[in-house]
Parts: sequence; structure tokens; C-alpha cells
Amino acid sequence: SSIIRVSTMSAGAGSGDNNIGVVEFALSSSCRLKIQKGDITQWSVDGSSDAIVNAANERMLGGGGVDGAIHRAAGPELKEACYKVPEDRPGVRCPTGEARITPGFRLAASHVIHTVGPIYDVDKSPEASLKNAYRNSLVVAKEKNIQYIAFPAISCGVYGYPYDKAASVAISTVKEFANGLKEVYFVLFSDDIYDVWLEKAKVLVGN
Ligand code: AR6
Repeated sequence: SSIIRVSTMSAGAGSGDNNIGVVEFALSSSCRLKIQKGDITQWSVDGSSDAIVNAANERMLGGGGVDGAIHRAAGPELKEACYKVPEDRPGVRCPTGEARITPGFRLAASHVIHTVGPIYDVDKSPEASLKNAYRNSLVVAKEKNIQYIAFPAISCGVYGYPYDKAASVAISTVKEFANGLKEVYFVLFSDDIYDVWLEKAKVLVGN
């Protein structure tokens, strides 16, 4: 198995107090996948070369769920920075499947990569859109020399993506495109999603 470490307690100063149940997999000799429970707004590894990913909407000016939590924790400067991101078409700063980057402001992480996952019941090809959201977030991170990135379960809240299907897309896409980064985290808010992600990683990355 490529599971290389499992820690059930806080695993180091860098990730704050929410570093619970971290399970670590080797994606390559230089890149690790880590799956943990917690609040992504508290996450940081490096503070100058790290980024959390926001499950935003196309307007990119905030919302509920993890988006609302990130904007509250980052402070009002984040919304101002988002507002300055040029519109692709009226009301759309980040089309579904694309990604945009801003500073992290009051967050511990230095950057926020905003991406937009599919609305599962509306998108005509939700799997392709979700894959694009993960892939383009990784592309943007590498362009900015980010070495550590943390994803939430994009589209698994109000956008209604089934957890098991989302986990397959998330983990297979990270496995395919993470090379060049040092560590890719999934920071999962709920026990049930964490369990689904962990089982999927054991199948797709373990062994
Ligand atoms: N840390 C980690 N994960 C979290 C946190 C947190 N602090 N808070 C919630 N989650 P959602 P979506 C999990 O609905 O489905 C917003 O209004 C949550 O439990 O935030 O992509 C946007 O503005 C779930 O598993 O995102 C968009 O309009 C996951 O994050 C829309 O929701 C994603 O749930 C995007 O919907």
C-alpha cells in the first residue's frame, strides 16, 4: 500500500488544531496526498506558498457553505479582490470548471483559488465540469508556484453532487495532475464525506 502515515491526533503546528485523522498517500516520490477532517478556513502549511480552494459560484462574490466561511475568515478584502476579477461575461467572473486566484488576506493560507463546480442536476456533463474544476485549480496553483493546496469537497453541498461519484473524480484528477506540487490535501468537513474520500483514495491510490 502507498499509505505512508496515519495520525489520529494533531499532526503538527503547521495545520492548526483541526488536523484530525490525517491519512497520507504517496502520489509520486515528490508529491503526497493527505486526507483529513476539518475546517479548511483554518488550514495552512507554509503561509507563503500555500492555497485553499474555494467552492465558489460563477459570480465569485461569496455565498453560503464553504464559500461563506472562507469570506468570513478572510475578511472584507477578499470580496474586494474578487470584485476586481474581470467578468468573462456579465455576472460571470469564473465560469464553471475554471479557476481564479486571489490573496488569502486574513486567512492563514496565503492564497485562495476560487473554482466553480457543476450543479449536479443542471450541468449537462457534471463529471467533465468537476474534473475541470480540480484540474484548473491545480494548474493555477502551479502557475503561482504554490506547493501546498487544500481542497474541500467541491459541489458536494448545495450543488448536490453524489459523494461517491465526486470522490472518484476528485481523487483521480488529483492523482493525474498533482505532479509539481508537494502536497495536496482534502480537508473534509463532515465524517461521512471524509469516510467516502478515504475509501476511494485507498482504492485509487493505495496499493
Ligand atoms: N471547511 C471545509 N469544508 C466545508 C466547510 C469548511 N469550513 N464548510 C462547508 N464545507 P458547498 P458547493 C463543505 O455547499 O456544493 C455556495 O453558496 C460542505 O460540507 O459549500 O460546491 C457557493 O457560493 C460540503 O461538503 O459548495 C455556491 O453558490 C462542501 O464543503 C455554492 O454554495 C461543499 O459544499 C457551491 O456549492
